[in-house]
Amino acid sequence: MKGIIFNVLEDMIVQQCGMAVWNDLLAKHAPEDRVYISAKNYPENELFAIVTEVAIMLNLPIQDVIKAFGQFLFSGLAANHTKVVERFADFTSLVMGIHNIIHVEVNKLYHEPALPTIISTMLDSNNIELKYHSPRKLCFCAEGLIFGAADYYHQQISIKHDTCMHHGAEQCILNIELKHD
Ligand code: MNH
Ligand code: ZN
Repeated sequence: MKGIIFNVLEDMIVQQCGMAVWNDLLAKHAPEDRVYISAKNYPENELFAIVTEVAIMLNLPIQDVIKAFGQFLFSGLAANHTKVVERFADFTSLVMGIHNIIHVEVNKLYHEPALPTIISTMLDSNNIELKYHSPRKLCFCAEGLIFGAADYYHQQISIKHDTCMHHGAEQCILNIELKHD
C-alpha cells in the first residue's frame, strides 16, 4: 500500500480525532519511527490494523469506516494529482476513465502500485455499472471514492452494491445511478 494512502488517512484522523489519537494508533500498529513516504510501499496490514481500531473506537462497522475513508481519499488523491483529475470534465467521464486512464497514469507515476481491476460500463445515460476485483477486497473504499468523486463534481448519485466479494462473489458489482433534481 502506497504511503500516499497512509498520508491521507493521517489527515482524516488528525482532522476528526486529533493528533494524539493518530500518534497512539501509529505507536500501536506500526513499527517504531514509521514515516510514510507517498511513493513508497508499506504493508497493507498496517492500514487494516489502524482502520480496524478506528472502527472499534467509533463503534462502527469496519466497512463504514473504510467507505468514509474512501470518500475522504478522493479529494486527497485529486489534490496530489491535479493533472490527472483535471482531464475529466464531469463525474461520468471520470468514472469511465478509472481503469484505462487514471490507474494507467498511476502505474507510470508510482513503482509497482497495487491497483484493483475496474471495468466501468455505461448502461444508459443515468446508470453506470462498475465491476471491481482486487485481492485486497477494498470495494467499500471504491464505493467511498466514487462518492468522493460525486462530491467533487457536485453530482448526486446513489450506489447499489448487491454483488460483493465479501459475500463470496468473484467480483463486486456497483450500480451507480446519477440523480437529477
Ligand atoms: Mn484509485 C488505489 C479505486 C481514483 C490513485 N483505487 C485504489 C484502490 C481502489 C481504487 C479501490 C485500493 C486498492 C485496491 O482496491 O486493490 N480509484 C478508485 C476509484 C476511483 C479512483 C473507484 C474513482 C472514483 N485513484 C483514483 C485517482 C487517483 C488514484 C483520481 C490518482 C490520480 N488509487 C490510486 C493510488 C492507489 C489507488 C495511488 C494506491 C495504490 C497502492 O497502494 O499501491
Ligand atoms: Zn463488494
